[in-house]
Amino acid sequence: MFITVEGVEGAGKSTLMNMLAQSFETRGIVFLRTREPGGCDLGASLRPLLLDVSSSLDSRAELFLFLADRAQHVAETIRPALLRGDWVLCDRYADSTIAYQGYGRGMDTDRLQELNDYATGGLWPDRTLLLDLPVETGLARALARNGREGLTQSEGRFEAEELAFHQRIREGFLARAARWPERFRVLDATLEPEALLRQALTALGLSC
Ligand code: Z5A
Repeated sequence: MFITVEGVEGAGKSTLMNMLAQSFETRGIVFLRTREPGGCDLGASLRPLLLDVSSSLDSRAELFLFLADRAQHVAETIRPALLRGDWVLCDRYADSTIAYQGYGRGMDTDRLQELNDYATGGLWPDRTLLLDLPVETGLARALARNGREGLTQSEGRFEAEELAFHQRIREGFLARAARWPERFRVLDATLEPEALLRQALTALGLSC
């Protein structure tokens, strides 16, 4: 099963992924945990370029870097794991491109859908967990976390965007969830982590 976790900045994806990973281990599920950008060697090289607040990437260049990472990530990591029969749990994937580069930056979403089809050889997740919450809450969480963990802002190119950008992204994710209700499950990311985990396990057809 190919599972992706999506949402706006600070929605709690990493926190939920940690809890899901623990739960999968307890159940004896063999799985691969990965993320975009940065789930393969190419992506790890691209990640600083994509997130560095001081880089002045053109929007189209940004798009093709995310797609290059995804193409390699699918070919080298995700598809082989699925062929082995392992589950794949991925932090962000193609829906992020359509939400951020499409709804956020204003690129044509139909074209982005086609480009993602091409980059991935048509591989879309079986289940996408969309962590939905007000963007102000997510940004405040991310800011507090960065302060607490002493993280620098050098990876904050998307965080630095205006509030309206993040709002468009939230709306974009919700529009995609409404368009593909069989694949998406929208989870209430304002819930406490334990309650959110229960929602996620139910969405994956696992007992709590
Ligand atoms: N991007 C793109 O534009 N196009 C693409 O195709 C792809 C990505 C694939 C990657 O950034 C950026 O790339 C991303 C989109 C863009 N930019 N943005 N924005 P990243 O990987 O560095 O960061 P991220 O994916 O946005 O995740 P994040 O900011 O690190 O947040 P998170 O993983 O969703 O949240 P978290 O770290 O689990 O939690 C944040 C804080 O909230 C932390 O202190 C937690 O303890 C707390 N938290 C977590 N859950 C809860 C709950 N349930 N209640 C209360 N507090 C909580």
